[in-house]
Amino acid sequence: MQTSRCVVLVKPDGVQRGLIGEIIHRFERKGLHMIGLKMIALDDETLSDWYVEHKDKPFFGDLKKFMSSNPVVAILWEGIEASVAIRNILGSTKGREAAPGTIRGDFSMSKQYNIVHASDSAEAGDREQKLIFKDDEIFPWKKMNLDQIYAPDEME
Ligand code: FUP
Repeated sequence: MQTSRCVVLVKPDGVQRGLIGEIIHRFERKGLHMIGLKMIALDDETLSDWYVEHKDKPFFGDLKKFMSSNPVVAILWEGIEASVAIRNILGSTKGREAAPGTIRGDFSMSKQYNIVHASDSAEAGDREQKLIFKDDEIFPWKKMNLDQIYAPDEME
């Protein structure tokens, strides 16, 4: 199976609350392959592209204001069905309803201040990767233990 890419953002509330390491740790332990990592201040133009599917929603303006309130940390992950695995670890959007054990279930009480973002498909991962990472900020290094993470027939 082909690998795909997924962008995770530690949102302004996750950064403020000191959860950057905790969040990276959860995805690393899962077996995901980190190929990009940066702190970035998202501007209004980037956020308008990022959240284009929500542009007509009443929360769009507040969401962009929140997401630009302080820098975020962006992590580019690669794996087989990366966005499926990652979004299960995120939990559902509204933190106070998210399952315990998920990042949002463990750390968030809010729908907007929900600590993390993750691309919701391989296509979204490719689109979001281009909005955040320049080509020379992506490092597709060879991970040496993939044969311990995936069965042989999954890597064909
Ligand atoms: P998710 O994919 O779980 O991050 O959630 P959505 O794509 O549905 O929403 C994108 C972001 O919009 C969420 F992270 C939080 C925000 N949001 C609100 O602020 N209010 C809402 O009513 C719904 C979503």
